[in-house]
Amino acid sequence: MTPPLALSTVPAGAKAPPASGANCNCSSPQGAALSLDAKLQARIAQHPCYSEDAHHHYARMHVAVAPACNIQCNYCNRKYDCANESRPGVVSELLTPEEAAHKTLVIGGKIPQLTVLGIAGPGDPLANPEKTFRTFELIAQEAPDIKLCLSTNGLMLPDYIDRIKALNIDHVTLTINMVDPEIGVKIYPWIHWRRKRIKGLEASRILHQRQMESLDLLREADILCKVNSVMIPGINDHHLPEVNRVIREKGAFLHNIMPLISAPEHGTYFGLNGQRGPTPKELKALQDECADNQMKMMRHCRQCRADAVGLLGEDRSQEFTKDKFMEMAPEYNPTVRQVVQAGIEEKKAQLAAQKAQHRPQVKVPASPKILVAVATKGGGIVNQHFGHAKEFQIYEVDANDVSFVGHRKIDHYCQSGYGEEGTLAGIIATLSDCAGVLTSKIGSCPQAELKKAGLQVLEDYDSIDSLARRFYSQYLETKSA
Ligand code: CLF
Ligand code: SF4
Repeated sequence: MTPPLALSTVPAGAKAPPASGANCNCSSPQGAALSLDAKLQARIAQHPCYSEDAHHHYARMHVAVAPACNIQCNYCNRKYDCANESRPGVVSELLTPEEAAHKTLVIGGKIPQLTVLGIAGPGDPLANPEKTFRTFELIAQEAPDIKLCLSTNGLMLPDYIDRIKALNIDHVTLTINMVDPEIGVKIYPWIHWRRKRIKGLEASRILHQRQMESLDLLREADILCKVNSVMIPGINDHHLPEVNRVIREKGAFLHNIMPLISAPEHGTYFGLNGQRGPTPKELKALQDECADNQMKMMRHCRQCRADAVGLLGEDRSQEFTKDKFMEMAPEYNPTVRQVVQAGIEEKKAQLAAQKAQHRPQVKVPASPKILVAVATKGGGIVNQHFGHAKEFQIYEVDANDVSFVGHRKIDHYCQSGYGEEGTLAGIIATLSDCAGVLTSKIGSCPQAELKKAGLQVLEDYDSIDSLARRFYSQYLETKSA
């Protein structure tokens, strides 16, 4: 049996890391302390979900080829669709495997930084095995430089592990919300299992057993497994540290605790019954608690649609609707893609070197921590106008490090060229625990309002690391003045 893919020191015989991957780490602030071996770094360096560093630079896309599901989660309703809604299970149009392969080649040509093709629904990919594997086969043949990624509830994974291995699928996500079937009963009303619908505790037990088996099989197959867990206050929030412990012991690579998205208009059981999602503070506290268990935590998840396209913080799916992409001839050129990606790797290496230079040689003990909100369009740079931001990336900064800890969605301030006062109040409330905002440009009015609310602003175009450090020094100076 292969040992768990846990955090480790560099094993004997490991290949040298690629230049760019030298500083690649996942998203926990503790990540700096948890070193990944060189082989693992290389495997995640271009995957925007498995590497926080990569998500600033590389894009993924999902193809919606899998409509059916074999279980019911109380937070899911796949009938709901809205082009503005970004959450799992939401999709505008279903594709055949051939349409999906065509779409991938078109987008792989137009967005050369696209490195990963995922199948994540809108149902469960392994409840639609023929469509899912046919799609992967076509893409593996026609675009072998694109990594294949699969996201599943795990119920059917043990039946398909050999096909997953044969297709060289290196990244698999399992959604695991409980390791106690009594808790599972409150999340899953039924499963479809061996041609029967099974309800209650028995359903929950079967799902749990199959998910544990899936973790074991993925570890034995040396496939990188990320576990997604939906945080549902009052139902599994206090239980997720236990989930975290179990998946860590079973060799999962990364844990992504996501907030429940719940609103009556989505028509889900939880939405209709007033079940709330966690606040950003509650989510961060739980992620921090699990990170203390020495588990790498993903904090940059955007809870994507099943047809999402682009960098994780942007969604370009509307540019590639079926009527549009079927008219486009693929201009997929592996050489051009390689050149673009080599440029990205160079840029990543520069940013990493810069970051290493700024980090103090000797760790400063007990330095105060602050949160800053960053307006960025990607690339690891503060390069977005305050008024154009639809989300802020949140970084925790102290004298030693600048660490990504999450993102906060907002209504963008600048609507049709004018600032919206009501929106600004919402932004200030969303960022109330931050010390300030880093942006490439901001108008004097919003800046004055932010200041009144206790948020300092630093306006410049620079790397996030460098500007955050500058902000930190200025902030401490003003506090001590
Ligand atoms: Fe897609 Fe998922 Fe693969 Fe990423 S998403 S199948 S691992 S390529 Fe990523 Fe989207 Fe979060 Fe999923 S941000 S919802 S974790
Ligand atoms: Fe929906 Fe996914 Fe749950 Fe199926 S497994 S019910 S698609 S959230």
